[in-house]
Formats: sequence, structure tokens, C-alpha cells
Amino acid sequence: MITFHNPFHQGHAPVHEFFRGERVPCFEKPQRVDYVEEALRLRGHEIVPPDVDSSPVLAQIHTPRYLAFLQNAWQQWVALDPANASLQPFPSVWPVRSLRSDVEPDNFVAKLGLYSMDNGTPMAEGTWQAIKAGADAAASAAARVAQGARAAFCCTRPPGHHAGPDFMGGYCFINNAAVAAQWLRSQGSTRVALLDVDYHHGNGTQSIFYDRSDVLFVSLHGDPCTEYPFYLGHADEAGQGEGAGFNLNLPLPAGTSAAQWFAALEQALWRIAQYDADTLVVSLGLDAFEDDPISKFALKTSDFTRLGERLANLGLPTVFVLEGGYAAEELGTNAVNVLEGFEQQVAAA
Ligand code: OKP
Ligand code: ZN
Repeated sequence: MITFHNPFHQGHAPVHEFFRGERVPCFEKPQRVDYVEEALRLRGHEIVPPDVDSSPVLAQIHTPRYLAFLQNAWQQWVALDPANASLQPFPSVWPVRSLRSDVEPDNFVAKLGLYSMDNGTPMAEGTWQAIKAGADAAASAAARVAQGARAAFCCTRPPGHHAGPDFMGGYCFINNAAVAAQWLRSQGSTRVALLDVDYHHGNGTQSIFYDRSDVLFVSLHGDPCTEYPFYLGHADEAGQGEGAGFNLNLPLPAGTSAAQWFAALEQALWRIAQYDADTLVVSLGLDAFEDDPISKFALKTSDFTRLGERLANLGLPTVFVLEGGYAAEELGTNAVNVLEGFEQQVAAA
């Protein structure tokens, strides 16, 4: 499958994150995508750099002040103290209920809190360049599908589905899948289905499209009562206004078996077919894998082939966008299994 990669992802390489109060090495590390690219190459898939500029669509997904903040954040951090160049910024204060988020403070750490949902989304010097190139890769994959390709893959990191209109979180800064969906809308798709199979609920994507009927958001994920992102992803979130009925959450308990997971997938696919989608975007997280270090579903490597086959049966032009998946060494095989399951089913049909 034609793959758009991110030539700058390695510049986003923060060193540590917080886990149970301790600093631990980042789970979301450059080797993730290196393993996926290696598997793609070994199995003969074409890998190309982004060939479109996502800027116009980025501005439709994220707010101007949030994009400006992302673009200048590292510079502001180092301006506080040149020694910050070798340290990672983390937020420590957040505008929760009753505090104001309409006024952007001057203080850098206060801005960081304003634009963050957690302290689990570390930045590095190359973050802006990496996330902009990732958005370009997502837009490029969408452009290729809009031009008639049956499918394309955006192989990027950091992931995007936790990033909302004006906040980062869960390792995510720019919502790449939302960029792909919006790009498709700008190129003639009228009903885009966005299916999120990452272990974690795609709260950012849901929020971006919550009041819209032109992008149906459907997600299979760990129940937010116990799993990140905790504060969104429940079954009763169905959309609002124009978007009422165009959001479907299928939360599953931690420990859900592959059989139960595929049963929920059938519900998701049924809703997408009923919607009469003309294009599909898949937020392809691979952390439903049984050996994922931070997730609790039980898909095996062969199950990812089956996932690809089932997605192909929808018969839709499809953009795959890489999200999570932290069993780095197995990530390549699992990702390529989805893409090849899809392609083999298309060829057989
Ligand atoms: C991003 B994606 C572990 C904390 C976990 C949140 C998980 C983000 C997952 N130290 N932080 O959906 O795969
Ligand atoms: Zn995830």
C-alpha cells in the first residue's frame, strides 16, 4: 500500500514521561515508526514523503492561537532560560471548571496548561517540525485517495487522536486523522466515516466532529471508567446539534477478548454501512495487541490481518493513519498485517 511517511518524526524525541509519579522513558518513541517502515520495506510497500501542505485544513481543525502556540512553544521555553534547551517542559496548572480559558496568559507554563489535557505529552526541540510533517503526511494520504487510490497509509508519529481543537494530550498535538477527514471533505467526499480502533478513546477526534454530521465518528476502546482518557468515550455520547446521532462509542472493559472485540467491530461496521459513508478514515492504533505494555485488550498478530480484511469488506476508499501501539518490535508486523489483510481482500473481491 502506498505509504506516506514523516521525514521529520525523529526530531520529536522527548526523553521521559511520568508514570505513577516517577519519570520513565517515553513509550511513544522514534523506534516505533522505524519498525513499521522496516516491515513495510521488507514486504515491498512503497514509501514516499508527503507531497501536499496541510496548512489550509489544519486551520479548519485547530484554533489559530493553539497552532501559534505549538509553532512557538520550544522557542518560548528556551527563552525562559537557555538551560531549558536540555530539559522538557511539563504543565503544572490547568484551567479546570470555573477558571478562564478564554484569556491566554503570558506565563509559558500557564500557556502549556491551557493547551494541555494532561502532563503526559512531552515536547522536544523538533516537535513542531515533526507534527507539521505528520499532518502533511495525513493530508497526502487523503489526497491520494481523493485522486482515486483505493487506499493509502499515513505512517507517522507522534499520534493525533487525543488532540482536540485547542489542546494536546496523550502524546498527541495535531489530530492527523481529523486532518485526513477534513482533506477528504474539501475534495468532494460528502460523508466521511472515521473509525478509531486504537485502545484509547479518540477524545480529540470526537470533540472536533461532535456537532457535525458530515464526519461520522465511531470508536472501539477501553472503557473510560478505568482507561485513559477517562473523561470522554462513554456509550451515551451520541453527538450534538447537527451531529446528533453521528458519534458512536463502543467502550469495552479492560481484558476484553479478541472474539468480543471483533463482535464490537461488527457493530461499528454496521453503523458505517448504515451511514452510507463514501470514504473511510481509520485511526489505526495497534495497542489492542495482547502484548502492548500500556493497554489491556488481547488481539494477536493474526487478528490484525483479519481486521484489515473486515475493513476492506466495507468497499470504501480508505485512508489509514497510524495512532498508538507501544510493543515497538511487533508494531511493524501488526501494522503491515492490517494493510495486507485489506489489500488481499480487495484483490479477492
Ligand atoms: C496514546 B494513544 C503511561 C500513561 C499513559 C496516556 C496514554 C496515551 C495513549 N505512562 N498516557 O491513544 O495510543
Ligand atoms: Zn492508544
